[in-house]
Amino acid sequence: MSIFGKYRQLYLPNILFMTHLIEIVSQFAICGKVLDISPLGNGLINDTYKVKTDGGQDYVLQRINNAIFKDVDLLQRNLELVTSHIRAKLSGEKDLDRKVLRFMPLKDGKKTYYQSADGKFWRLSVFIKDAFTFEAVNPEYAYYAGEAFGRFEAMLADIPEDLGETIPDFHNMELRARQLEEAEAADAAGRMADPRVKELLARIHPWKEEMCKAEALHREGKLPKRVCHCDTKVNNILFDGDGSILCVIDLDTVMPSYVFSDFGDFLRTGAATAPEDEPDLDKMGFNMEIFKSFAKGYLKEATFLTPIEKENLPYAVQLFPYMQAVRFLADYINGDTYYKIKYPEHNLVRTAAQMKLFDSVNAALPEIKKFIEEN
Ligand code: GN1
Ligand code: MG
Repeated sequence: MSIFGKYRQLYLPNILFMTHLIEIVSQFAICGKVLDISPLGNGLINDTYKVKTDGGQDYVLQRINNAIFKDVDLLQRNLELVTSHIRAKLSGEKDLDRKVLRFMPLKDGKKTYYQSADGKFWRLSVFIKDAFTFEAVNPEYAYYAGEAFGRFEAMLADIPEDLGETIPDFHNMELRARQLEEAEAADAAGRMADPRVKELLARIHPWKEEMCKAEALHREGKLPKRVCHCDTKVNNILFDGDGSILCVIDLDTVMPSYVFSDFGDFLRTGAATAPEDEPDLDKMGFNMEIFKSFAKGYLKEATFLTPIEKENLPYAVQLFPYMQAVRFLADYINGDTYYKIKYPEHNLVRTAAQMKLFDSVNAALPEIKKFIEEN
């Protein structure tokens, strides 16, 4: 195959872009020659590509969105510390490169990222082949996911180095609420007059104080911060062909946070009955069976939880659809400056879907609480 693979018939700008990507990959210490580069995954923040080579090893190339991850050096340091800590914990196991991500160094040095002449930042990691991601899970896979995130947090509980916050106060609900208020006041895109925006805001505001409980508990010294994944969407878990879990991916947001982050954010996507941007709200609800399986797996592995942390897991299930609604709506009001969108009202549709999920979680709260108490 030619170096441009399936891009051969595309226009010159695409070919130039491919040449640019190949040039970037060639900065890293890789095995073999590049055969093809193609888009991978559907993250809302970074751009991701699969790099095929003839060297027996393929790679994942990512452009790091440094408008969002402002300190790329700190980001990559976190990733290197986290992956090497996990690798040490798993030493002796077979297939280590399938169980923890490996970031490639540059040819001329130790850094695991490259800044291209246009100022953009790039990194390259080993592609884990014959692995699968899912946008939805069944109860069995939800149980494995619970174990995987519980184990992930347990493995990182004794990381000796201090990890930086790659996005400061990332899951701080007080900050997110403030950002929404600032967006409302600035009304940068003139969207505040929209009755749909007003209706969503009227549903969001009354819950603010209750949803900021974690920050209050932390201030009172009752709630610790621990190293968490902080982006536990279903599609951030790599499964092996037999359904077992290989590893957790998308480590950009691994940082000190409350345990609520990983528990709540997985259920936001994993136990939702529809995608996070489902326009038909009748389809959106909370699947108790998935919740129970995930919680069982998580509680089995997360033996480090304090009573306050455990007691507040039901709050975590409420918090994440709520926080995500606040973030999506703030971005809509700001004129879509943060999340990638596929159509003009995408962030508004996402907000409405998250609020419907939030209502469904609230309706299920007594059952959620009972299950956590009994397990
Ligand atoms: C973003 O990068 P991605 O698509 O995995 C976001 C998460 C949100 C998620 C919503 C750094 O994750 O916090 O929950 O979109 N990541 C960042 O789908 O903001
Ligand atoms: Mg992510």
